[in-house]
Amino acid sequence: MSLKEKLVKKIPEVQNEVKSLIKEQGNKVISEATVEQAYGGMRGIKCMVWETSLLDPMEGIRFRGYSIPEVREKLPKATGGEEPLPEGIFWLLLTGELPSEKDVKEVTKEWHSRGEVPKDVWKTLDALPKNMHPMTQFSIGILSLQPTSLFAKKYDEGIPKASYWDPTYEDTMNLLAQLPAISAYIYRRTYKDGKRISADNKLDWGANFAHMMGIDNPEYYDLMRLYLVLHCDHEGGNVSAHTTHLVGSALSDPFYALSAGMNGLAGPLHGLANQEVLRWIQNLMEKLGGKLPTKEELSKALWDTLNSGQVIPGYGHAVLRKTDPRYIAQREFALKHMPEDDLFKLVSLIYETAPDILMKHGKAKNPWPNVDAHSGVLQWYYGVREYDFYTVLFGVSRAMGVLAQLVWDRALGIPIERPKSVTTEWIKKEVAGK
Ligand code: CMX
Repeated sequence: MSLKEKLVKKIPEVQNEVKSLIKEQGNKVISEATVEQAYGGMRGIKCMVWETSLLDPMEGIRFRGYSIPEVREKLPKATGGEEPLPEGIFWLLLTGELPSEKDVKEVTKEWHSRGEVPKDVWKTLDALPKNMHPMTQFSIGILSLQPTSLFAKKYDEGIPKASYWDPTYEDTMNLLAQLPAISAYIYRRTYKDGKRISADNKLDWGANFAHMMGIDNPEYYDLMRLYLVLHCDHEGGNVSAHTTHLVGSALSDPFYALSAGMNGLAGPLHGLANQEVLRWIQNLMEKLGGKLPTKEELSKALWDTLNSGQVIPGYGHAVLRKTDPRYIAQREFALKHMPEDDLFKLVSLIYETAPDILMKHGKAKNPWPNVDAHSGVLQWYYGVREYDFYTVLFGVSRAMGVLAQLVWDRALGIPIERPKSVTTEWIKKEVAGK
């Protein structure tokens, strides 16, 4: 059964389940909001449905019920590769079921067949200054694909609401097929010779992405697969996911919605933190004349950062209260492939040092590293040293999760999002019981 056939079967089942849940239990309270939450970024308020993954503060993320060690073990792998194929996690996110080897091969084939980027997109990218941040170029690249939206076309033609999910799925598949080529070109025009490298149809999605960036190293292929799997989804409340969902809820097509979500990912408190980690490390080493810091020098640098009112990038999280399992998975990869690398040793030293300092500092609720604390050093090792590009890699991966959920948003007929806001005046009256 193809991915789409699987959805055709699955969607009515879930629609019925949700319909009766709302009918029978619709008035049950699942969350309340306090004054502190209203001013504090709405932490912890449960008021949104996100089917593709769920985050536990202590255990970390589960994709459709599977933890990171489980997906690394259970998802199909490329021949000769040791890490799971991103095609497999996409299948799992979208259907809730583990794919077979044959299933993932079909997804690879389908993405290859949809992979040709329209000429206008190249022209748009070529018109951008080369020193524009890669995330800005990425967001514009996604938007410049918007005229190809089947959802927008079908909506204009008057398609019924029950069918919205179908062109959303088609746009999703086209986007995922074309994002690696667009991103790889942004990399090449910004940092390399500006020539596009053609896709290699024999390679899987992740390996082909690496190939189009100009890196043909089987170990890097595997890192790319792992990277694309790890960053794909982190339930619905994070900025990139929530933004995509919110913009999509106005029935803006997937291109508008994803581009908006990527603009959120480009914030230093969210996805941009991966480049900030490398910047922080490089600045420190520059101050030390290019050498690695001792533990004392590192502690001083961490305190200096905190005392100057800045955050330690890659540490802390709005939900997690333990070391991020995405950090651990990347650490395991590094221990296997690059245990003697100096920068990896430094990242490990930060791991030994920063949590204690953050605890003493006493502000961050979570002193442990998140996904962004480790990703840059792996990229650096394999030659991707242009750290402003790192968030684009994150974005290509995150597209899988947020677009899979967008298909489900349309399948479940989730309405336009419109929570209630209030003024400080209103809150003061409310708490005074007036
Ligand atoms: N370094 C220094 N201070 C930190 C900190 C860190 N790494 N993490 C949190 N804090 C501070 C906050 O800035 C806040 O200070 P104020 O009270 O002065 O405003 C205080 O501790 C409480 O914050 P919190 O409730 O623990 O954290 P939030 O839920 O508000 O924010 C996050 C979460 C990730 C934005 C924050 O931990 C942070 O800024 N971390 C560094 C940036 C980072 O790594 N972001 C990537 C997260 C993963 C991702 O989305 O990609």
